Amino acid sequence: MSKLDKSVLSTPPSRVALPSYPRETVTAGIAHLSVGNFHRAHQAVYLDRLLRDEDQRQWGLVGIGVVDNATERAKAQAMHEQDGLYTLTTCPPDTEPQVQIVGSIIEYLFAPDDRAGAIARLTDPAIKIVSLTVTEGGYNIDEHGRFMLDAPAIVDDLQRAVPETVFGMVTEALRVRRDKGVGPFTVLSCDNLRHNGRVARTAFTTYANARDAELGAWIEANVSFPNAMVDRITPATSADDVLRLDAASGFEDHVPVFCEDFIQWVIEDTFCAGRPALERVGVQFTSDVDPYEQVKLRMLNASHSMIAYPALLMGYRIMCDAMRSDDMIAYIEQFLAYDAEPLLTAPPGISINEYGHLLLQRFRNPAIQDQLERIASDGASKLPTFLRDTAEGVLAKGGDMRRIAFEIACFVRHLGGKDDSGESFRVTEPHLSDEDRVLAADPDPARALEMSAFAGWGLSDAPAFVELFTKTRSGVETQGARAVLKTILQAR
Ligand code: CS2
Repeated sequence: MSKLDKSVLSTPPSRVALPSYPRETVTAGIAHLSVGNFHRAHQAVYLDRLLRDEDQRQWGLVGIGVVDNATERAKAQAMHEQDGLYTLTTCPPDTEPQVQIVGSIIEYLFAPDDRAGAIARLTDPAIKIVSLTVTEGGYNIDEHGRFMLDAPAIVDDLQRAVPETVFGMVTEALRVRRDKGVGPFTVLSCDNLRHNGRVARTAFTTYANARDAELGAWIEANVSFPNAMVDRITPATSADDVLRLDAASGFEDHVPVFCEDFIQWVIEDTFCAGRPALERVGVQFTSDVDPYEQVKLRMLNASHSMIAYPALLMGYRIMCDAMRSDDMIAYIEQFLAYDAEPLLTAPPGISINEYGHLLLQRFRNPAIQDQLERIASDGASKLPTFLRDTAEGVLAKGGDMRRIAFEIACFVRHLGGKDDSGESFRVTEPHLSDEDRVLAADPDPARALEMSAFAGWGLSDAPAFVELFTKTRSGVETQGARAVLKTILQAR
């Protein structure tokens, strides 16, 4: 097995594709905060393609790890040792996987080791964009869309001379840039949120205003926060996956990534300090991302969540295995056709119906062993983002709420971490409060509808829904998800 570092770039062509540009001529124009697998399978890949163009080589990436834990520390170490290189294995459903080495991350910093250094890196005039993937729940926004200044992590951060949250790091860097006359950078959210740019603007400007009102006003006036829709299914990489991927690539990569072959990025074209010509490599720029976001979040992400909780309870752990169940397919087809799609407006050039068909194919892709535990994680943040609009819309038109009731009942039951046969699975709910857990465990099944994830959906004020949910939840608890799903599939 070959060691993976920049020495491989001068080796003869093999079946693993190498970056086809002189990497040493690439300079950094974008800093990315919180470098997860998704970023390395998506934005970094678009940029890797673009760097082939000589006039775009100022758009290399600086990756910045921000979360302080052992996994992130190990990733930083590996990215450092590998000179920022990693293998990406792209897996089409029916042809051989393709392996490439991605070269667009030319520098990697680990902020917990040097907070001031990471902030200073963002003040480099050559950095024109700070992008981020901090997860749906990472924006610290409440159910009314307000940034929570009273969250303990924010209260602490506002008092630090050298801030540690992403909000603090970006605010502090923008302060230095303003004072030195360097000018702003664009803040580009790449998370699965509706109006992710608008949410980022609220989060960053509220934080900045609390730190320094004048700076807050400068940021509001000068920094742009484009909305963007991002898409590529990218599983987590387990220790077994590392062995499997490395054996196939022939490289000793400590942080390989694998993903589906589908990729999409639609961005609002509002960059305050210039941008790469990403339209050359398939990124779509538009003045209105909203219809694209709505379709993606309310169809793909919502279906993912609709599948993940019942499927875990039914004993599945992997997405494509759950998609072998005819009942699961019928359920998700019904969700799309009867609940999600009728409430959506097609974005230009997209047929909602075809988009739905393609989704099912993507979910079925046997080469993507996507973990249901990954998809289920942080449901407290994801369900309001992915499902609330559909639930409200179906409720408002007096539609069939059985699938929504089933989904919420399965989500609540999944918090117990055991499936219907008593087998355990991992539950990751970092944004669920103690109060939420008490409501989920209340002897009255309907109290779960008062959990903060469902606040404002109007569910507990609708007596017919409360009755349906009570019945569905009791069914899920006593007969199991599989049996209740069967009854849902039958005509009313
Ligand atoms: C998934 C997403 O975690 C989730 O909830 O639905 O990570 C999904 O795989 C991506 O958004 C696909 O673009």
